[in-house]
Amino acid sequence: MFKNFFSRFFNSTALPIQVVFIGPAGSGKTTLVKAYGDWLSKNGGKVCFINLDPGVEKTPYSPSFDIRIFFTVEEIMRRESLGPNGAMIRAMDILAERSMEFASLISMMEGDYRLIDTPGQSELFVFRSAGPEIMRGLSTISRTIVVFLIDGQLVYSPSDLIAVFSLAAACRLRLNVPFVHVVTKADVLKRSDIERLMQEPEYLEERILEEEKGLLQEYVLEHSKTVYPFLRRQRTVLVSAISGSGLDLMDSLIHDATCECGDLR
Ligand SMILES: Nc1nc2c(ncn2[C@@H]2O[C@H](COP(=O)(O)OP(=O)(O)OP(=O)(O)O)[C@@H](O)[C@H]2O)c(=O)[nH]1
Ligand SMILES: [Mg+2]
Repeated sequence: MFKNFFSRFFNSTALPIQVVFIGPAGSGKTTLVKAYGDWLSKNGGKVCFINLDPGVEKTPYSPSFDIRIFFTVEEIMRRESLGPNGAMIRAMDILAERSMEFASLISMMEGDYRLIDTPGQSELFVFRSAGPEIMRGLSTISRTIVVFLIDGQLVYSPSDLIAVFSLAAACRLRLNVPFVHVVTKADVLKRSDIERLMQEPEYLEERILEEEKGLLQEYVLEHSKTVYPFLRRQRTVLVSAISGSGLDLMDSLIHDATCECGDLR
């Protein structure tokens, strides 16, 4: 592990790793981008921050590339007399149309890591063409991986976990690049057994059976079988951008998934 860690930073010919953070609104993307960037810098890595969220007001990091230089949601609202959702849809369509141009500008940003922050409304980014187009553009430049954020604070029950994993699985299918998931806000997790739920299918099934019986329970049980292969493919990483716990585990997960030797592709 240490050999891999150091060789990443001291192999000057290696292409940067582009890490794209995607997750539901408020799941902690921006805060994690900043925390991971700081962690990498502290460990000797050269990091550049990329902001692809045209709706964000302030970022806690200084972006080397900022989509807001080209357009912002606010400006589109004014110019095209749209509401915030309409303007965000328009913004995502512009991002898709100009994805090759933006990817090529991003490719000029120097660093071992390009950390890419994405819009709050991840469903617009992922399920319209902006996400897939940008991902295609980025993948032609360098190794690109998606880190999907699961807001640990919002997982109250096994069905919540299945629901959030259905979303992760849909993103994975849409974006078609190496993909890992992390549970965020580990410092304020609602369930202490989240790791076990994610790693032990029998335990997950038992807990689902304890939930309210009915059609929904049957559906969740059935669905857990479809979602489980996604869960099982990687170890569960719990991360806190506030305390910094788990950043090292997330880093090795990212490295394993982008490395030729990895089995998470
Ligand atoms: N306790 C705790 N709070 C966190 C953590 N990471 C983020 N938050 C909080 O969660 C909220 C949302 O964080 P952001 O980083 O803005 O989340 P985001 O996914 O970028 O949000 P959008 O871009 O608006 O979708 C903020 O209040 C953060 O302070 C964490 O690790 N622990
Ligand atoms: Mg954000």
